[in-house]
Amino acid sequence: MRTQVAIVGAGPAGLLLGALLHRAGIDAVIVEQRSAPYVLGRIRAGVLERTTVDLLEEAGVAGRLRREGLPHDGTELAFDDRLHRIDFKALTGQRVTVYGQTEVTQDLMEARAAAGLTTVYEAQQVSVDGFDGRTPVVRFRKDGVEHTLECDFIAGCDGYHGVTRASVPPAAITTYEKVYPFGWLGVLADVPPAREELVYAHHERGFALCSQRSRTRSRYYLQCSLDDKAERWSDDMFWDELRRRLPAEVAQTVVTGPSIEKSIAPLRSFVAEPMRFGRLFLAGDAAHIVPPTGAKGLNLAASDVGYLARGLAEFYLDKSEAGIDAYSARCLRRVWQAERFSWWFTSLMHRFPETGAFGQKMQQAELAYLVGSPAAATALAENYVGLPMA
Ligand code: RFL
Ligand code: PHB
Repeated sequence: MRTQVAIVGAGPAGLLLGALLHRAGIDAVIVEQRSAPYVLGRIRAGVLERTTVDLLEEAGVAGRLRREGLPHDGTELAFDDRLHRIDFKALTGQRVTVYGQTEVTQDLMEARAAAGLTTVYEAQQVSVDGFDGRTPVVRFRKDGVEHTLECDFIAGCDGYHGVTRASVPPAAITTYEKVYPFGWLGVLADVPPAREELVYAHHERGFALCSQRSRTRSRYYLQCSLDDKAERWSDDMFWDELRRRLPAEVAQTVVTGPSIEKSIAPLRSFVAEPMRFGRLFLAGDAAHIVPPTGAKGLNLAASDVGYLARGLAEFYLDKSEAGIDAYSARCLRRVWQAERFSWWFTSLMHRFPETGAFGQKMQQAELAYLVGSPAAATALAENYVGLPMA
């Protein structure tokens, strides 16, 4: 088997890259270790920046997003039993779109199938080789048969636990990491959202987030301890704890119902530098992780593959290596900005067991500053709606 670009991983990064390359007339094959239903069953992100929506438009997969995505002109911060609105539109002229990662993935999968493009699902023992020379290959087993996919380039879109970053010689890569001393317990339920917009709540019992997927489906999160187990939380326990962490006016409007998904995610900041190794490019969670507090992970995955698709189009169509040579530095500039914002917003909103009374006073002072100063609110808003793609 031969292709121009072998993409490892069919999450949003791999699928969007495949769609953008197809638009540019570049051939790509995607190799994914899981089944398509498994990939669609992972409940993750929910907030899209304008740059992500623009890339989905460019890829020709934004039809349903345009119809069903919910534009949000602001968000609410809750603390001291009160709500404070951050008006993105007034402060930055921009908005975000609420549309689930599951929907993005499904739209990309369907467009790929309709165009007759190859995705190998349930590939086993995936490995990458030869990317330090001119003849990279991706090897895998499928239905008991060994396959070798020859290509010009490999795109490592296989997430944090993938095989591509792990195949880079350790001396060639530098990693930066911060692990937070808590996780997020998430619940998905077919109930209308408590508020029109998302609510980020700082509370002495821990952080809470009211998010949503549609007018009839809500997503809620609670800060929890790292050794907690989702099975320990009955639905009633979850709703009770959520209400305790929200201002009374929000708690009253929370509509409860049976959960359709409940899981715990750890929080981590992580960056691998560089993001290119010869003919291997890392993109999305394979190269970096942000804690979910700023809703940046999926958006960074999208901007990475936006830069990569542009660079590869220049390589094949204009015979220029300038774009692929600039890939890593271009991505990392944006990645570190998103890392800073996500770390800051996480540090501000959560209860940190070890910071003590002084740390809590600092959080309270900063929250008061944020809602009292248009300059501080604008800094939050412009990062939340997303910094421009250079
Ligand atoms: P993914 O989605 O992890 O996809 C990687 C794919 O690669 C496959 N794979 C392999 N395939 C072949 N061979 C191997 N050896 C392989 N190893 C792995 C995997 O099966 C998978 O299909 O990475 P990608 O595409 O880079 O996308 C990144 C996003 O999924 C991630 O950043 C976001 O979900 C993060 N995130 C959020 N991002 C946002 O922008 N906004 C949000 O509101 C938001 N909320 C969240 C989030 C992540 C969360 N969790 C659970 C981590 C909320 C949560 C709770
Ligand atoms: C979500 O809806 O899953 C979500 C929204 C905003 C965040 C994180 C997660 O900051």
